[in-house]
Amino acid sequence: MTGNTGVTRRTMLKAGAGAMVGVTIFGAPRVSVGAEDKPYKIAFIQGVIGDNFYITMDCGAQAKAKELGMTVETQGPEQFDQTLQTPILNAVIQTKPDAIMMAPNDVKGMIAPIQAAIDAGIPVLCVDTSIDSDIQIADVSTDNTEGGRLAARGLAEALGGKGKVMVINTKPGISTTDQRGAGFKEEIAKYPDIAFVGEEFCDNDANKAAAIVSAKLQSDPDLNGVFGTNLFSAQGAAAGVREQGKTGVVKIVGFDAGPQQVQDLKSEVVDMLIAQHPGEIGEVAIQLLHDYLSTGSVDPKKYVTGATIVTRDNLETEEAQQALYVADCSTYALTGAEPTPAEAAGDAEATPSA
Ligand code: T6T
Repeated sequence: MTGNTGVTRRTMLKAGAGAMVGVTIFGAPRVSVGAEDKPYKIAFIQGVIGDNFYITMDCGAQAKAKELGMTVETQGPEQFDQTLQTPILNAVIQTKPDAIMMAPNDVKGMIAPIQAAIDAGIPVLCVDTSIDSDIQIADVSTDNTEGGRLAARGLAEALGGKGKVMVINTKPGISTTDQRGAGFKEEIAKYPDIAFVGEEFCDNDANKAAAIVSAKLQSDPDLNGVFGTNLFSAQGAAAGVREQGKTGVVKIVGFDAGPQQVQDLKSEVVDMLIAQHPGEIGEVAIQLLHDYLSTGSVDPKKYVTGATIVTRDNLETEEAQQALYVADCSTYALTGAEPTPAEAAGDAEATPSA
């Protein structure tokens, strides 16, 4: 163990969660696909712009579209906010793309705007986040509930099974982070000597997350574990812990693997990152849209991509390096991920890498 969580390879595998050495969990097989040449025009609406997760997803979508002779035009709101995303969707409808792939900003609020696209004859596929509906042709995402459970197991291990933990989340109504919070709470309740002191919402703003975590640490000096449910929450949690001079004393597990998060891992403020595979989400979404536009259907409707546990121990391995999010597409290489139906992936076992 090299100065990190105390999560051992054996216990993580036993927990079905992964391991300290590069592990892909609930992952899709990387298989290459033959080239096609339908010039379908796809509009991609991100959850928010400037987020390395969606930037990496866009790289996957662009690379796959190029392979299949399709085009992808990408845009998104400046904040994770349905009132900003809806007008973007409305404008996209006017451009009459063959299909839309999008990360809806709210499980309920985005149903009617998406229905409007469908009414205009444009099929919609949800990537990453989803809506409380089945009007979309399919969903492609990480298994976020399992990801939340995995975070709880990682944090519990880092704390040696004892402590006081909190969740710093984005905002209610975002399907992915709601599921991660729920998975975490369900799993952490299994540890009798860990007190869960609550979940707070930062509005997907790292500065607010830092202020919340900082204040919590002041009002409750025994708090020693934080789960940040996404890139901005985790980045903010790390800043809050640093601010309070509690690096290493307070353990942090963060979802995602943006550049600042990797820095925080290296400087020992954060102990474990759960890197999603956004590039794969983009590639799989484009493949499904191609299939849908060529055949008129895709079946089933739910697809999952994998995640990789990144720690200081495995950070330099090829598998961990490949899982880190990018700032632009210059280094992106097609993974060749194929659509993996959610039910098939449910049986997948953790696979340690070399
Ligand atoms: O965690 C990702 C994404 O999965 C989530 O839906 C929103 O936040 C991120 O984009 C990271 O900032």
